[in-house]
Amino acid sequence: MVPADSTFQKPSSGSPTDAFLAYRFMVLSRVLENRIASLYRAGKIVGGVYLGIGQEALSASVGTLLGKGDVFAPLIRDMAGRLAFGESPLDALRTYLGSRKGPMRGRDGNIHRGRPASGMPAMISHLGGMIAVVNGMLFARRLRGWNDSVGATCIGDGGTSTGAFHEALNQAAIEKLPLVMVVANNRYAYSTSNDRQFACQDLLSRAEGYGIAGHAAQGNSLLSCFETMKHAVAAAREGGGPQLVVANLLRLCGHGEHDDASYVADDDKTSVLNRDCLEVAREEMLAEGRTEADLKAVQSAAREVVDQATAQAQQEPEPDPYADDWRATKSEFQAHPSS
Ligand SMILES: Cc1ncc(C[n+]2csc(CCOP(=O)(O)OP(=O)(O)O)c2C)c(N)n1
Repeated sequence: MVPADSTFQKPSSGSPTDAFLAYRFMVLSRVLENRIASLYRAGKIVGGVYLGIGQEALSASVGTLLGKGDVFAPLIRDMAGRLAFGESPLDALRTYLGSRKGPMRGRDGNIHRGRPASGMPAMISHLGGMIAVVNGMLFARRLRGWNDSVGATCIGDGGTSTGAFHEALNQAAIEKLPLVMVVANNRYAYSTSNDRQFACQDLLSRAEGYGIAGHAAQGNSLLSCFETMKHAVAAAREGGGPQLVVANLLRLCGHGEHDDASYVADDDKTSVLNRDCLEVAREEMLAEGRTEADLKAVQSAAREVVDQATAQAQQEPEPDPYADDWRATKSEFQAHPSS
């Protein structure tokens, strides 16, 4: 443990009410993802790299507002949410660098990592496929009598067109599951623009179609995302059934690091959504009374944590195909956090 780690600790009980905590995870995520992009360009990473640059305000808000006993099923652009939910930068780097000590034991590509026993199922890339998994985890919690759990999962605008999204959201609505369905509408599904993706004016109108609550957030404003998410998570926890949160934003990077995003329209590049959420969040935090020194301290703590995790992951062994047990047979029963 380095002292900088304490900058990124969440309160052990109760719900965080302070957006500055989410801001810290936004910064940590950006520093970590910039590091991962450099390692990729240096040829140190095998497989794809998909970043969440521009989506951190939304992602960090979800992860920060969830606690022990909750479920978080992240999507590819949810590094900030993963970190806020409790994943360590070391676990992320171990996966990208193929360390045997990583959560997937160096055997799976980069973004498909998770820790199911801590409420974070390993992500799959099939769009919408995780929603039914979260429903299942919420059913299991209900059957065990854990009535205080919330399950959140994220999806892109493209994913909202899949059958999996519609079937699972419908099921959650009928069963009144405490599901927080977060849609990051970054205006492109890879390169397919919104007008080729859906015909309704706003994805929020889908909430009405399913008979569930809907909330809109401005995706590049931390305060907007945090406040919206706070209401959605609280409503789900209090028995209000599924909550659909739609945030309009832009991803400020390609679909993956192999993509130059040349298809992004000029109108999008000059829109207010093209403002980096980290810059917006900086201004918001200063307006809320934080000082330049507070923000600098977060930045340098993030750099220290990421430097140390990179050095550690780089010196760890790769999996040994001759010695490794390739079966995944270990089952872990998750006890209620209060027991
Ligand atoms: C069922 C399924 N169909 C297609 C793909 C290939 N695919 C991966 S990402 C992607 C676009 C996703 O767009 P969106 O949901 O808007 O998320 P974004 O990448 O914009 O964050 C596609 C088509 C897939 N992984 N799974």
